[in-house]
Amino acid sequence: MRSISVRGLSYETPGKSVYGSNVSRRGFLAATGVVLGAAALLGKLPAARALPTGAINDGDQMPVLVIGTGYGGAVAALRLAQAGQNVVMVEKGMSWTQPGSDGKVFCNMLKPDGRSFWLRTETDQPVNHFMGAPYNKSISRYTGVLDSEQFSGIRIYQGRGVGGGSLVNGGMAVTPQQSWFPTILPSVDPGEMYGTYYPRANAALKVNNIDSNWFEGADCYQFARVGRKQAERSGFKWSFVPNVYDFNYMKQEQANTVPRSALNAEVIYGNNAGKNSLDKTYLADASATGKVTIVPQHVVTTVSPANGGGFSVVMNQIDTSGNTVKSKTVTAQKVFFAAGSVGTSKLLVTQKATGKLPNLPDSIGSGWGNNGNVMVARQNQAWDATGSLQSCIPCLGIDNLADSGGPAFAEVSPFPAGIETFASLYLAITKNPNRGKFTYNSGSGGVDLNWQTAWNQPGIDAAKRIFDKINSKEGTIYRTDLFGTYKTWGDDFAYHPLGGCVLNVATDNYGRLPSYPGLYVIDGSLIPGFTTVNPFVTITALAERNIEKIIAEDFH
Ligand code: FAE
Repeated sequence: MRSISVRGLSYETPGKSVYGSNVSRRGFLAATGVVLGAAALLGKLPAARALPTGAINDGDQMPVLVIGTGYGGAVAALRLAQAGQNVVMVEKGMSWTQPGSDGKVFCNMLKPDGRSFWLRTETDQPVNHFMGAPYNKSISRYTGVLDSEQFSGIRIYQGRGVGGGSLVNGGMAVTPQQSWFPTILPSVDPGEMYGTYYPRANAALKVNNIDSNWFEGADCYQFARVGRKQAERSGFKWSFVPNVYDFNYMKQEQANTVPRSALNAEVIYGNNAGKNSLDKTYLADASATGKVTIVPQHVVTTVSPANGGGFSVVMNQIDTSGNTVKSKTVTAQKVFFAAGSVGTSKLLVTQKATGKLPNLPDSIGSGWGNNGNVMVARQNQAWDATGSLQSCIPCLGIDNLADSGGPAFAEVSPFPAGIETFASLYLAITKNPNRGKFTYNSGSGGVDLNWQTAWNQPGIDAAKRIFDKINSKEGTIYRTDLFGTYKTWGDDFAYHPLGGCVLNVATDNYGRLPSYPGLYVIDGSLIPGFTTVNPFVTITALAERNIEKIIAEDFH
C-alpha cells in the first residue's frame, strides 16, 4: 500500500488486493468526490452481514430442495418453512457476509475489483465507454456478485450470491398498473393478485417511498429533478418509484451521519448498507424459522427421477475461482427451480435434451423476452447540471405507457461518475413483442438463445417517442460515446430477463411441471417476457400466489 493526499486528507491506495483491484491514480482521484464521505465513516461499517449458511453432503436425502436464492426461491423457502417443511436451498454464488481487506463486503462502481463480476478478468459494465473509449477495467477472476452472460445477440446481467438479483439491482419495487396485468400474465386472476399477493409481496420486501419534500432539496437527486423537469416540459407524465432501499437511511447518507452506500457509487456490485435485499427480508425470515438451510457455492447441473421416488440432483461445489472442488448427488422428494429466467431455462432445456427429463413439454425454453430494456443518454445544456453526487438508487420514472404507438416506462437513472457530466441517463422498459428461445447445443454442451440485437428495434422506437421529443424541446442531443464509439443505444444487454418456462404454457397455472409431479418452477422464467415496469415485485407476488396453492394441494 502507498499513501496519497487528496485535498489535505491522506488515503492508502489499496494496490492489488486478493480480488485484484487495479486502481489507477487517475481513477482514484476521479472517484474521490463520492468516496470522501464514506472513507471518513469507514470505521462505522458493520463488520459482517448475518445470514447463516449450512452444508450439504453427497448422498443426503431431503424433502424439499430449492435451486437458487433469488425472489422466487426466497418466497418458496419462507412459505414452505412456515408450513412446517424442512428446506435446503442451493445457490451457485457466494454468501456475501464477510468484509474484504478494505473492510467492505462489496466494492463500488468506481473501483471495481474481483468482487464485482462473476469469473471475469475484465469488468463488463453496462455503460462500457466514456468519451467513446472503452471503459472496462482489469480485475482478478473471482466468483463476484454480478454476472454478464453473453448470448449471440444480447448479454444478460444477473445477480450471483445468496439473494440473487436483489444483491445487485436498483431496488425499484414497482407494482404494474392493474389495467396492464392481463397483458403481463393472461392466465392469472388480477383480483387475487392486487387484492392479496402484490400487497403481501410489497410488505415482505419492505418496500418504501421517498419523502417528496426531502427529494426537492436533496443534492443526490438533482439528476432526477432535471429528468423530471424536462419530461414535464415535453408533456410527459412522471411518477415517483417505490424502492426497497431504505430512504430514511439515504437521508442520513446525504447528511453524512452514516456510512454512504447509494451515495458512494454502490449498487450493481452490491450495497454495503441501506438496501433491504432478500438476505435482510425473505431469506432472513426463512432462516429464522430454523427449518431452512442455505448452501452457497453449489451449482446444480442435473435433475432426474430417482429410483424409489423423488429426484436425484447432481451439483458441483465450487471454490472462488469457479473450480469444482467436489461433485455431490442428493435425493429430494420435491425440487423447486428458482435459478432465474436464464438459469432455470438453461437447466430445463438441458435436462430435456439430454434425456434426464425427456417428457418435459416442447415449450420449455420458449417465450423469452428482455422486458423491452433499452438504455440511452442525453447531453444537457450547461444550465442543466445533473450533479457530481448522485444516488445510485433511481427514484422516478417517465410514464409513457399510455402511448399506443410505443408504450414505455423510462426510469431516470443515475450516472455516478463522481464528477459533473451534464448527462441524463435512462433505462426504458418498452413493449417489445419479440421473443427468443433457448435451445440445447449438443456440440458445445451449452445452451444458446436465438435473440438478435436487431430485435430490440421496437424498444428503441418506443424510447425515441420520449427522448426525441425531449431533445427537440430542450435543444439537446443524444450521447453517442457511452455504449460504444458513435453508438447511441444500449440495445444489446438486458437487466430484466423474463420467460423461458412460461406459466400455463410450459407449466400448469401454478408452476408445476407436467409429467413430473414434485418438480416446480417459481421464478422469473414463468413470466412471458414483459411486465411493463421493473419485474421483481411481480416475480415475488406470483411466487406468493403459486406457493400458497402448492402448499395447500401438494403438501399434506
Ligand atoms: P434471480 O434473482 O436471478 O435468482 C436466481 C438465483 O439462482 C441466482 O442467485 C443464481 O446465482 C442462482 N442460480 C442460477 N443457476 C443456478 C444453478 N445451476 N445452481 C444453483 N444456483 C443457481 O431470479 N428488477 C426490479 O424489479 N427493479 C430493479 O430496480 C432492478 N434492477 C436491476 C439491476 C440490475 C443490475 C440487474 C442485473 C437486475 C435488475 N432487476 C431489477 C431485475 C431483478 O433483479 C430480477 O428480475 C430478479 O432478480 C429475478 O428474480 P428471480 O427469482 O427470477
